[in-house]
Amino acid sequence: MTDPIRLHKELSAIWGTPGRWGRLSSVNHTVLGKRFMVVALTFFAIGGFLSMLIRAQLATPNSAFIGPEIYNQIFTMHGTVMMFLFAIPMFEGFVIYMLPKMLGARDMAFPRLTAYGFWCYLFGGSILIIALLVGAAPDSGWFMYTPLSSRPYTPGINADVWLLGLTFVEISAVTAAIEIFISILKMRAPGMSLARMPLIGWYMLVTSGMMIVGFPPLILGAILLELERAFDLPFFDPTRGGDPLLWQHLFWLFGHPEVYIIFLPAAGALSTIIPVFAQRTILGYRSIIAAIVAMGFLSFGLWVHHMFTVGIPHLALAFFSAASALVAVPTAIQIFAWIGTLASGRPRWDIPMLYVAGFFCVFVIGGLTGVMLAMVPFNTQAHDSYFVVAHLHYVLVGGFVFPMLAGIYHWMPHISGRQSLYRLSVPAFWLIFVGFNLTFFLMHLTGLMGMPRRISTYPSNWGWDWLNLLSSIGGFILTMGFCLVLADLVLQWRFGRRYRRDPWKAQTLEWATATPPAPYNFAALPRVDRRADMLEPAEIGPVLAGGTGYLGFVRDGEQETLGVDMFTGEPEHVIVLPRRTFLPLWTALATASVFLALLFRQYWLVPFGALLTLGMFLLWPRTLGRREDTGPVDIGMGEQVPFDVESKSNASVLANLAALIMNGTLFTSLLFGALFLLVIAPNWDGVAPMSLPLWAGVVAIVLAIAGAALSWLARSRNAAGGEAMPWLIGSAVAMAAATVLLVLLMTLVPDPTGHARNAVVFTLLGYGALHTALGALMSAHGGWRIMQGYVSTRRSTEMTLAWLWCFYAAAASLLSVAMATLLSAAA
Ligand code: HEM
Ligand SMILES: [Cu+2]
Repeated sequence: MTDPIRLHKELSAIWGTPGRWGRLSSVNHTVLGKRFMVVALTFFAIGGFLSMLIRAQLATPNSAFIGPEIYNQIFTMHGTVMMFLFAIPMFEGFVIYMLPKMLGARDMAFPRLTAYGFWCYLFGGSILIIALLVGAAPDSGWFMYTPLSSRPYTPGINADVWLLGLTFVEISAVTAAIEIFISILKMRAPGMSLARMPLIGWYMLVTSGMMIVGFPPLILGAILLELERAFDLPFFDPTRGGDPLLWQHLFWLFGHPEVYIIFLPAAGALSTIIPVFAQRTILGYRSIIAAIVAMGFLSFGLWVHHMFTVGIPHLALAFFSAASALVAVPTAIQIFAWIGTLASGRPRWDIPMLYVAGFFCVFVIGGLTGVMLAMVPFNTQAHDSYFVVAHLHYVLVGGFVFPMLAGIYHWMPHISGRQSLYRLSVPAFWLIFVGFNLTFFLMHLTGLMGMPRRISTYPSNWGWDWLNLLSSIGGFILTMGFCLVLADLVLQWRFGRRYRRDPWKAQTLEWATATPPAPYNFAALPRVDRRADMLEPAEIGPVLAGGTGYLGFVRDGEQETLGVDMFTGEPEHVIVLPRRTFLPLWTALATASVFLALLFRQYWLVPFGALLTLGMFLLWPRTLGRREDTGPVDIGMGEQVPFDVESKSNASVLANLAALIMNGTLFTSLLFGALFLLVIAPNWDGVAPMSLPLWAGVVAIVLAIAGAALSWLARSRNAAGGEAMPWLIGSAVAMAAATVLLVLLMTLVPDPTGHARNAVVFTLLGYGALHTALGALMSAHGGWRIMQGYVSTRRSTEMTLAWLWCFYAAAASLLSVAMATLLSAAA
């Protein structure tokens, strides 16, 4: 029997974060999750403050409070901040903090990536806020429609701030998405099969999967628009073969799933909180899983409902209208499951439940107006009116802010170990609930009376005056409510009553940790023998703290946790996580230099910043891996498994696979864009066919395929115990040669600024060249790791990665040259 106190001290020494400057080196998920949430809530406050300015301006007719220029910046920034700097990062922070605790692991799969994502988020968000303070904030709406956001209409850096700042922030979204996805699949307590996972795990799995395929179209759109603004490549300029509608497609291809990406985690919180307060397990576990998955898929087929009025074929209107109404079905399944759970349980009223009730009222109204808006004739009428603003806030505030507040009150005792102050939290709820409805319900009416969205003022004789004034008053009541919540959260740390373990009698694993939790979460990892929302945390907790379970000991002073089989949850390998380091911070700073150089049009600096960033990244794996084979090692409970480096489908391999899927989605969006312009865009008749030296493209493809084949040979030689090095060198050389040829082809594209066709061909070839270069780099990296002694027959991760990236590069160059050839024949 180990001594719990000694074990705690030993584990804390390994997993802990030191004070002062050392904090900046933290990679611990508990620390970073809290940081994400605090920063997100700060942005929420900023976004809320901006909405107060909007409402102050709209409170009276003919108002001269803020002029139209500033107004445009303010409402653009309000939407941008709320969607990109608050909602998504808040979800990321919550998951980063909570997920390992809920699933029974000690950290996320890639702790340094978590830290890197956090810094990118903080720096990127700060760029946007600083721009607002100096009056250079984006002002073309959070959807950035072209041509309004194109160079001729937004000549300053305002639009660049949006495109570059947000792309920088998006790094945190894509890294978090991959990390969450892989952590859920690989890092659960032994015995927790997918079918035993608490529902919130399913919500997060689907959400992160949606982010993996949902964000790339936006990132591509932002890159293309920035290329157009910075280098005059005409993707969206209709006079030169571009099409502004391409932007709308790319934006909403992301933007619609985005609202579900925001809603699903909140629904996950509800599915966790409701059973606790209903004092029974959730009704319809399996149908909810089916509903979540259905929603994930459906949401990608709806984007055109944001474009009903831009002039698209009737058949498409009918299809997207029907599909939009259809999402009500999986939503209803969840709502009925929640109501059923409450009705058949013994509901206990407490603050989180107030917000759950608030959610029901608000979200259902938002859902109903959503179905109305899905109907094309009504949409034509209400489009771009305040009715839409009302609908959107009923859905977003109902579907995210209310559940988030419920979640804050539910899980705050976990973070602080203390109880909230009733005298503040109950009135806060009522102010928020009444204030919200007063503000936004009236907007349905102003909208139906014809008040357009995004106007900075209006004349007084159109009957909107009273409604707007009341709306604004409601907004201020709402803000007072939020201020009380804030006061409650702050005061709780000082005056809140201390809580025992599992104060709500919840039945999920996160309550088996101490509250506040230790940096390693669990001194030993549990074995889960039933559905993981039917556990007894108050009993399991002390047992685990005593070191009874898996990995209830310290080995070589390393940060260890378990990797399991994706489906069955049986232990598969020991994951050794990297220790804290300043590397993520430095890498994020190097990345920031690239974005700042682009923003201030100092293009000569960009290659230096990019090389610096790349160099930093190459330092990351230096401290990872092992130089000798160890074979299976003891994990406690009489079981043995190998280390992750000796396991085939380890988290690194899966994460690279996910990254390639994400990358593939981006490339598919680019191919879609090329075809869209070829078929739909005006001004493609009569462009002269382009004569590119076809042989160079063919040779490049052959070289890339050879490179992929050689890296595959290297991998199989290594697996058979042979020498992989020569093949890897060959692969790197072939890929590098393919890169040279593709770059050469790029230089031969006639005047890329002259016509969208040329610009697209140029970009396609650039994409191919970038990836053959990456393939070369990955093969070279594999060779380097062999030289350092990190590779053996058993330890073959690097060989797999080289092969994966080379294979992708070969496919990408093949497709990009093929599409380029197709386009160059167009006339
Ligand atoms: C705190 C209370 C809030 C108030 C009083 C408020 C108020 C407003 C107002 C008045 C507008 C219209 C601006 C205009 O058309 O000129 C607006 C737009 C917007 N709001 Fe909010 N908002 C609040 C919270 C939120 C939240 C929590 C989110 C998202 C999570 C959000 C997302 C948006 C978006 C995306 C737009 C742009 C709509 C458009 O495309 O026209 N808002 N908000
Ligand atoms: Cu939508």
